[in-house]
Amino acid sequence: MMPAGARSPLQQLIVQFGSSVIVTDPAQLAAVNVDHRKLYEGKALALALPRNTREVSTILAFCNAMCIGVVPQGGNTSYCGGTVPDASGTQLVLSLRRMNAIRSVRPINDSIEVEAGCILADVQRVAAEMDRIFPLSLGAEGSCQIGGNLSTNAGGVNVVRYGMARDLALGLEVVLADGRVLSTLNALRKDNTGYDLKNLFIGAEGTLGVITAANLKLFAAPRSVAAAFVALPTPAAAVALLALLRDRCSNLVSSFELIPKVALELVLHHLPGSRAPLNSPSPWYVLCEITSTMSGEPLAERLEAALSFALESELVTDATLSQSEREREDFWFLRENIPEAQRRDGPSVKHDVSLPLDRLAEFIELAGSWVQTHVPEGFLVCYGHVGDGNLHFNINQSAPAASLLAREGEIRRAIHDRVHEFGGSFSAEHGIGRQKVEELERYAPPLELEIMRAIKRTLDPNGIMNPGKVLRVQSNL
Ligand code: FAD
Ligand code: 2HG
Ligand code: ZN
Repeated sequence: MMPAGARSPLQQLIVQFGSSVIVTDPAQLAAVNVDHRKLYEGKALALALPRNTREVSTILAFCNAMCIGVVPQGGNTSYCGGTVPDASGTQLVLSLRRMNAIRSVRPINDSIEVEAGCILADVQRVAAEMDRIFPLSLGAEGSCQIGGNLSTNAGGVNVVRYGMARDLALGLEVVLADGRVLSTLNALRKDNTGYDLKNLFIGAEGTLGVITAANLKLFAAPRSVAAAFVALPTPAAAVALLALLRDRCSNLVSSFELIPKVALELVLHHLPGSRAPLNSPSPWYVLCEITSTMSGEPLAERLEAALSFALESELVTDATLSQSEREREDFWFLRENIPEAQRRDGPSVKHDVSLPLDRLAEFIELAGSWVQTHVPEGFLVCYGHVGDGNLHFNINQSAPAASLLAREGEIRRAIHDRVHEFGGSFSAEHGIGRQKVEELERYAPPLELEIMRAIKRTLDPNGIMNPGKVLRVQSNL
């Protein structure tokens, strides 16, 4: 019981930082209490909006001393409830949105140092102004933040060429649970000085500390590009086409996305202005892109030659190359809007899985026919970054009255068990968050879990960082 007249921890925070940094306005809290799919809802103690690393450090030191849970939040585009506080009203949501400065751009070093609250699209734009690219690219890039991207180790549509967020980070600045600031903010490509600590925080989903800044890799901007929308009969043909393109276009393949007929139909139906790129429908499509940093490269000819060969070999049934930048954007509009079209169509159960490429087609066939037989209230919308073996094996509700979501746990278990049997991962790029804590316990080898818990205990002994996400651990909250 707090003595009469004593200030509560929240009051102390407000006194120390002011009400513009520690926000209790219900309207602002409502926005951070819920994830963007509105699947998870909590109740925050308050919203912290620190302006710099020092303030993050002081807030965390205070929360650690008081055993207050802290939920870091970036753009709040997480697909697995990673950003939502629990319902207790005792956890502080800490948003990085005010920390959005570009600290420096170093073209000769091909690096950019940014604060964690920078919106991904802004970093891409600044890189473009320097005739470089920051290649991380995903549908949420207009609102997700670099801190969130690194904390989820985001993937997206260019991984096949440039890697995941982890591969794009040179160094990080992280505030630890007790407020100490760990800086590995160098801009070096090579640095073998002991354990690579930054990699602990990448993909940790805010459970080990708060990323406040990062040094990121830039790359030469592509000067030639060719994109194709390809029709093919099966996922197996798509996997074979990837191998063929890699063979014929060397290392130029930068995106390779699988799209089923049903996903294209959903986009055409729900997004006004969208147009089918090919005349006749096909059970499957691939949107692929090859790029080169050399200007005037005959990439369209190269891609066309590879696709003609694929047509002759009956690997693909039809294909069209973009004839202009506008047409290329139209292809990408169709791909990037699949999640939005799915959302507009109704509730869905999502599985963000990865498979070894040599088993991916077999998985789709087997798990797809399981869905057809066992999930009459839904239909499969399986698409994704097949160049990386990553499928969004999603199931949409088939009729307004159906109650697909009531069977979510059971369906998820069946799909993830199959993924596991195939040597795949139940979390390819979206993370664990709150949604897949049990899955991690079920599928991760016990020794891995033991090491993860030991790391968590060492860096966050009170368990204040993003409680209840990723790992279940003992805490002092
Ligand atoms: P949030 O959602 O705010 O947070 C994500 C997690 O990181 C949470 O656990 C949070 O606590 C933690 N966190 C956030 N900031 C920090 C920080 N500074 N320090 C420590 N922890 C922090 N993801 C992909 O990988 N590939 C895709 O192709 C893709 N496409 C998407 C398309 C759409 C339309 C949408 C809505 C989402 C998509 N996502 C995709 C998922 C999501 O956008 C990514 O996971 C993204 O990286 C999350 O960034 P964010 O800033 O929104 O993070
Ligand atoms: C994508 O690749 C995203 O478009 C979203 O990762 C996937 O909605 C999904 O399941
Ligand atoms: Zn994706």
